[in-house]
Amino acid sequence: MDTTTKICAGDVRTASRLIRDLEDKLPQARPRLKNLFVHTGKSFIVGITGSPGAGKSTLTDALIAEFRKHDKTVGVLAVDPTSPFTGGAILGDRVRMLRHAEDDGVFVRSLATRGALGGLSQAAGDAIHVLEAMGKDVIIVETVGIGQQELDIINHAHSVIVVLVPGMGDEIQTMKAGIMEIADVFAVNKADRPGAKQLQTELAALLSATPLAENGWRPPIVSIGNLYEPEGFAAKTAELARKVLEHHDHLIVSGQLAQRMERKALMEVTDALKTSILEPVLARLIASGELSKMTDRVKNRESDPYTEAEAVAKRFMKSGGL
Ligand SMILES: Nc1nc2c(ncn2[C@@H]2O[C@H](COP(=O)(O)OP(=O)(O)O)[C@@H](O)[C@H]2O)c(=O)[nH]1
Ligand SMILES: [Mg+2]
Repeated sequence: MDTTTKICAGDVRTASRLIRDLEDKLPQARPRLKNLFVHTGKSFIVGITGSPGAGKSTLTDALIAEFRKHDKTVGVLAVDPTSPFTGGAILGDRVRMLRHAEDDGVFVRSLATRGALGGLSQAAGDAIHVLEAMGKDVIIVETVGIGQQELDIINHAHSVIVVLVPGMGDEIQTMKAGIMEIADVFAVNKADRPGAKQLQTELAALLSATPLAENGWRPPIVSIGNLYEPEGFAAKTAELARKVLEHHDHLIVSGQLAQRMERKALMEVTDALKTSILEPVLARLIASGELSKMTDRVKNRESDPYTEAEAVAKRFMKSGGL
């Protein structure tokens, strides 16, 4: 059996290996991904984002259980660039989600990408495609924080859950950083903590002051109680799962899903252009020592970055291919 057949049949080992090989940029990985592509694009992709320690992994674990109750198969990709080794938080996430380890309908993977060109967003996008080809109905992508990188990753998702917690002092900042625009569902987590009510009130006020999006969706707020009061916690995470599925329906009915898929395709093509064009050019400039000469010239103010880059572009594009 070839890789495509195995992955489409849900083979966990083959899928895991391909995800790792893609992350390590092994030469055989990309052709395999290309072959898979025709089998992707059918999953519902849910992003979950928020500060470190906000409870994203805990909620993801609960969401897995909920989606399973709805008879949906689930893939999870935890992206944590702050953990370059398979240790720390990521290992913790794996252990936490171990209760789903025996379930064939669940596949959990972590990505601690080494960065480099193309970056985290592309690596995440590739891994998501592998999960899609495995036929997972829902794919949850967990990302940390709210930097540009994370916003890029979250663009792979169709629906985005933003997790806020009281008392972390970053709520207002979070909202300013453009999170309001990307959130489809808000989770106010750790509601056992002081300030949870206030956070929810402030958020609700902020949301009602924001003009309703063109598509008519107003992001609901789900306040999630204490994890250590299992009954209440389960009821609230069930509500969170329902809101996410409602948003999915809304995306389909409003035609927004098609729009988001187009935006995603554009992003992926742009990312691929960067790695297919910029990466080989940079590699050659580094190998020939030219990049350091260019850098020196700019540093010494003998030249400027634009002149240097344009000269390189002219040389590489002289065939007039475009
Ligand atoms: N007090 C309290 N702690 C929680 C709650 N939910 C999660 N936690 C704890 O918060 C910590 C971070 O959770 P985790 O899911 O790993 O956060 P992540 O970094 O956002 O993935 C863990 O120790 C959880 O047990 C909650 O409702 N109340
Ligand atoms: Mg986590």
